Amino acid sequence: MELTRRSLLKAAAISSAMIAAGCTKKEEVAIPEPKAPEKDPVQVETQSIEPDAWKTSVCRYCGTGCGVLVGVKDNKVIAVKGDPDNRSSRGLNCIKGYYLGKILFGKDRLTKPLIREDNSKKGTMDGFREASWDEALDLVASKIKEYRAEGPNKIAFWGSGQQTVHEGYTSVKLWKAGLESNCIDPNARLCMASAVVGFMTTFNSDEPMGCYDDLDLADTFVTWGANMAEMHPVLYSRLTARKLSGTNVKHYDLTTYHTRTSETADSVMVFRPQTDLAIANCIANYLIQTDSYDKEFVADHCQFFGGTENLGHTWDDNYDASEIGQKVMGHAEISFEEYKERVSEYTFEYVSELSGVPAAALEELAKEFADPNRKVMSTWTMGVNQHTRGTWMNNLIYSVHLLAGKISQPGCGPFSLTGQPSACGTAREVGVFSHRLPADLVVNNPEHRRFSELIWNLPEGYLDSIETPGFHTIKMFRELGNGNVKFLWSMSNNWGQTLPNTKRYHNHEGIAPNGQGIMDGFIVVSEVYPTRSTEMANVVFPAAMWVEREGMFGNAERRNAIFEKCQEPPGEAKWDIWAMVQVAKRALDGKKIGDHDAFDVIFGKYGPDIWDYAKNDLIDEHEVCVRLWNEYRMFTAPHLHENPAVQELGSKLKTRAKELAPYDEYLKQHGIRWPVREVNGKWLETKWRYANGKQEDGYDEIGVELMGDGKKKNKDLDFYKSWADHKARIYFRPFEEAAEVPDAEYPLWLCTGRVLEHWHSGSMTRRVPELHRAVPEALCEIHPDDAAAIGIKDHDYIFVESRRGRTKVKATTIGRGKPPKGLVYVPFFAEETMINDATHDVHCPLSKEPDYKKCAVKVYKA
Ligand SMILES: Nc1nc2c(c(=O)[nH]1)N[C@H]1C(S)=C(S)[C@@H](COP(=O)(O)OP(=O)(O)OC[C@H]3O[C@@H](n4cnc5c(=O)[nH]c(N)nc54)[C@H](O)[C@@H]3O)O[C@H]1N2
Ligand SMILES: Nc1nc2c(c(=O)[nH]1)N[C@H]1C(S)=C(S)[C@@H](COP(=O)(O)OP(=O)(O)OC[C@H]3O[C@@H](n4cnc5c(=O)[nH]c(N)nc54)[C@H](O)[C@@H]3O)O[C@H]1N2
Ligand code: SF4
Ligand SMILES: [Mo]
Repeated sequence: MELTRRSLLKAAAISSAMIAAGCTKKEEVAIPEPKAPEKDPVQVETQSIEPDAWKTSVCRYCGTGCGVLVGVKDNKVIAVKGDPDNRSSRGLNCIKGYYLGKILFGKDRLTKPLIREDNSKKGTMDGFREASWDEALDLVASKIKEYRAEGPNKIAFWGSGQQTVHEGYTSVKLWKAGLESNCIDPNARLCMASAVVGFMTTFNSDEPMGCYDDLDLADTFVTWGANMAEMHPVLYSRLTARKLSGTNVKHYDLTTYHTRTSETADSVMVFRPQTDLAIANCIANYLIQTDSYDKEFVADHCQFFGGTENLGHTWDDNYDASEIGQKVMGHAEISFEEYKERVSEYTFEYVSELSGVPAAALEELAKEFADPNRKVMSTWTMGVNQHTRGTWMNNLIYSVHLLAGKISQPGCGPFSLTGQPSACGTAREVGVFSHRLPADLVVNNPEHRRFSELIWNLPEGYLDSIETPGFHTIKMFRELGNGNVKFLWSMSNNWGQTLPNTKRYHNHEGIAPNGQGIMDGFIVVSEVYPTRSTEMANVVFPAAMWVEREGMFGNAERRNAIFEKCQEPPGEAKWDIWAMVQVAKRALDGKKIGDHDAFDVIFGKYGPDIWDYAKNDLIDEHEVCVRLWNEYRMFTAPHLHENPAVQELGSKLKTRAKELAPYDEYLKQHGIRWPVREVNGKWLETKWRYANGKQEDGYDEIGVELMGDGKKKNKDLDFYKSWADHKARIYFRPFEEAAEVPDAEYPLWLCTGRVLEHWHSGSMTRRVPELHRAVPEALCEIHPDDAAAIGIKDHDYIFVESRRGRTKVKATTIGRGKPPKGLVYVPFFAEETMINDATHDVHCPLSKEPDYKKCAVKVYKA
């Protein structure tokens, strides 16, 4: 039987009903058939048909940002291969990249706008009818107007690190300037928020100082909670290549279970979840106790800070942690003596007891930081960020590197890995956050608002209406669930599956404790395939995906790169920018900004001029990209603006620290790393920020001179974006227990994450037959002793149940990951295995990023 999506859902509903009724019938979780087309449209590696052209592109999955060349014949994508001219990946792709072309051709692409007729069928793809774009756009715009009239936080936009730079910029401009609402946040809140707040609190400037070149030069690698072998595979192959080519290159893997990454590490330190906080502190303590920290570096470039209050966690209805966050932000400068005193508690013996890592292994790692002759590169991803103390963990990794003076030098430095293809370029750089404006600017700073008003041609004081940050992601969805947010538009994400504690919104087992607002609210989902989120929608906009439009992503090493348009989208699917501008035209109708129509200021003739008034439609797509770029670029290159007020304020705000090049350069160069500067007619990129040296060699010399407020130290380095004295902050942050710890009732830790072959909710990769066949279903990895304790064999079904919800999943003791006793691991890619029904939405009070990596569960045979 070919399972359609509908029959699949029905099967799931029946089995749920039986579970609810206490039935014990064993029913397998239905694994969907891949919905790939019968005839394979995309060749992989071997080309029997020669394409008409190879277009320049980048992969749309992970933050590595690999270059991809796309073979096009008769305006159709027929082949993909690695791009040797992309300096981030040098011709390599991973398995997802090699099969990338196939995501365009799934059988069930959304090709027509859908309008829900039957609200009682929300939660399924039933109850929709097809509609014309005009009808769907009119409806959405009228709902925005209706609910915006009730207040700015009634209408929400949930964006993504998978939106292009231009799409993110358009959403920010529409929401913040057009609709005067800060109720806009991205899925990057679930991913990079702790990294952002970590950067801002330590350096007052977001994003890494180093780059991928460090992977070729380091002597020691430390992975602090990153399974790079599966999640950043091309970067991992560069790390392993360095291990093979260098002498005495070491890799230390800190992790809560043995992963693919652990397999090639020299030292694998499996620690008890959350004790990473203590581990970082014991390294700092060692550097101080042995007097092996870099005294000159610390004296010149650092100051000590403490924000030490043990403030408890942010549970349940106390989910808006802003008050707690404020308190924690009220940290203070402390003396070196105080710092020394506070870390002194973290001896190897104490931390070994806490974490389960042998003291000798901890000491060996600490010695790497203490050795002045070793270049150490740290990398981390979600193990560190998805953490109730995610900001603290980021601070602590920087503390260790700052104490050791190992930062911002070739082969040496802390490198926060980014997950999504444009979490940096889009979410962070253009500011798709409730508190942000483009280029590190924030809404609650009057000078930042003035500067944005100048660039956006808004009257002085106009943006004062968005002075207060809007709802962050967790709050946004909780308020939607509670019925307080009444309109939601989501784009390039699949919140119905990927949010934590999804039981608040779904009724997979017939329970929807807070889901009423989801039923009653008006939800618009821009998507390319039916998903757990489109099921919740009132209107579905069919979107053009990947190379069906032109776009730009910004990757983890600050490289912005363009992908060219290669084919038309199917049916009536449209570019997300087209849909946003069309909605803007309707929703802003009748609104004035100063003397002008609001639409003309935001997108039209008094703004970026991307509207063709004669056609009553967008101008040419490439030209839209160029003009939006030119406007956005002024945030980072104010000296190019004709208005002296922009130049003056921009230089005061140091926005040039992110300077970007003219748009077409990015295609010509197959990507460029910011800050970008024109030197002798060439646009040069920066490899090591804050590092003095020639721009031609990739150092930030010009940046340091420009930003130094005349304070250039003429030393190796200057944290020029940081506070008045140009010093970075070494924080003391204490160990604090996880928010939920296993106990007698829920005796195991649950960790969730990913697998190499699938992308997040699997909506794209499960439609690629090769990837689906490789990993057709989610498996729960469990230690053999824990499996024996509940009397199961491999591939038996078990329930993984937390205080919030449960999911049924096959167990394995011989998976890729090998959890220690007491911990189970479940990936979240499979929509029939909703592990997020079990996770919790407890989050870091500073970054508001939830902890998907640890909660307490019990498991039992299904
Ligand atoms: N194949 C594939 N690649 C991807 C993605 C994908 O969906 N599929 N998604 C991309 C995105 S958006 C992201 S964010 C990244 C995620 O990349 P990763 O973070 O590398 O992957 P995850 O599977 O989310 O997390 C697994 C890691 O979390 C660590 N961990 C668990 N608990 C703790 C803890 O308490 N402390 C610490 N320090 N570590 C802990 C584990 O040790 C393990 O290394 O992957 C990106 N790359
Ligand atoms: N349990 C658990 N849950 C997690 C995590 C975890 O570690 N554990 N990690 C969290 C993290 S780090 C992240 S980043 C999130 C990711 O979570 P999401 O971003 O919510 O999940 P995706 O599956 O990446 O959703 C992207 C969607 O965009 C659609 N799409 C593709 N191209 C386009 C386009 O051009 N336009 C539009 N409109 N749509 C498009 C795809 O079909 C896909 O469904 O998941 C979070 N959830
Ligand atoms: S998924 Fe990541 S590593 Fe793989 S090809 Fe794409 S960008 Fe490169
Ligand atoms: Mo992510």
